[in-house]
Amino acid sequence: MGIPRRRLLQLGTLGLGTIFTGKTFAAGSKRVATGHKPLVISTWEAGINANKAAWNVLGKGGRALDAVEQGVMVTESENNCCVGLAANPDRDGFVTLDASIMNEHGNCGSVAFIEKIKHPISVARMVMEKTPHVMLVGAGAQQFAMEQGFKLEDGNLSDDAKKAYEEWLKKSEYKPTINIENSKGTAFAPLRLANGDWNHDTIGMVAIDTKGNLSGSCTTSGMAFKMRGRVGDSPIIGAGLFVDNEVGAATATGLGEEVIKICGCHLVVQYMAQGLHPEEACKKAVEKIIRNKKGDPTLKDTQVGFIAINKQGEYGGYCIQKGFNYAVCYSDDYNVLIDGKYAMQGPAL
Ligand code: SD4
Repeated sequence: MGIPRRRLLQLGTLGLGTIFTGKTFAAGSKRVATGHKPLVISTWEAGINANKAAWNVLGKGGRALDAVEQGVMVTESENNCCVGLAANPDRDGFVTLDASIMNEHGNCGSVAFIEKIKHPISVARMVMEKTPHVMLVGAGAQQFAMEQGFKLEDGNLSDDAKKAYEEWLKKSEYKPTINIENSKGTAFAPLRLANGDWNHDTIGMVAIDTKGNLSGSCTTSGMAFKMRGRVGDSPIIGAGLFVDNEVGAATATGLGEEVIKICGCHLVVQYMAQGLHPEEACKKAVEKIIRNKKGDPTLKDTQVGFIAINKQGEYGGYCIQKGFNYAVCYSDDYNVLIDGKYAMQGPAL
């Protein structure tokens, strides 16, 4: 690439994608791929630790599928994070988890609305590998997990989640981040936290291995204080995750309802199939959501971020509003958090 590593780190917050995109979309010339293999990228700060575990597999020549499972398992186990059993509960006080995984053969598995299971991503992989199905939900997913030897955890809330839930219960406030048809109805707890950060509860990861095979994973507790039974985009193949081994892979975070409505990750991969760089492909999907919500006052409180890699090992991410970041790792000493480029400045905080 010709850019010293230190300079790359500095450029992280300025939007590294601009540089890659600028280079690969040289006017009038054929796009020159500037990718890395192997490579793993994942959403939010928790992606740094998750990438380390994924790199442990990829760096030794391992399979992308193993990397994306083992990577996000780290986040599912982290107690200080918003993914897995330590995450915030639904509005009735239960933690319910969603996860999906997809491999280089176009096979996929997912679980949704599963409770008391520590590693939903591994259950999703078993759905893919050991059942003739793609998706199991709720009590059936839990039963399958136990049959496969997963331990049923106690279901107690983590200390942080208990505190957050008790605080939330005081007002039980449902902010209308989604406009419900014909009313200013109510949907979820605010996506934006009091300090201006986005509330995020998901890790999505996509990787390419030394053989050039792609895989992806996504695991989440969904939205904090969601309606009981609500399922977002993360376990929906094509929405929160999609892999086409001939083209690329994408995953999403943010308000899952908006991602589902546009089959977000499938759309991103289709844009890459048309020749767009991963960052451009993510940008186009973000713009589609913005067009869908044109004139909707809840847009300013809506966040969605996509990340993607292509078959050449190029990567990119894009989000609706400032504040989304993702972790990129492609060597033993390159695992860096990058601020996602965004479409809207958003309201003053
Ligand atoms: C969902 N997309 O359930 C997930 C939530 C999320 O960061 O990404 N939070 O809608």
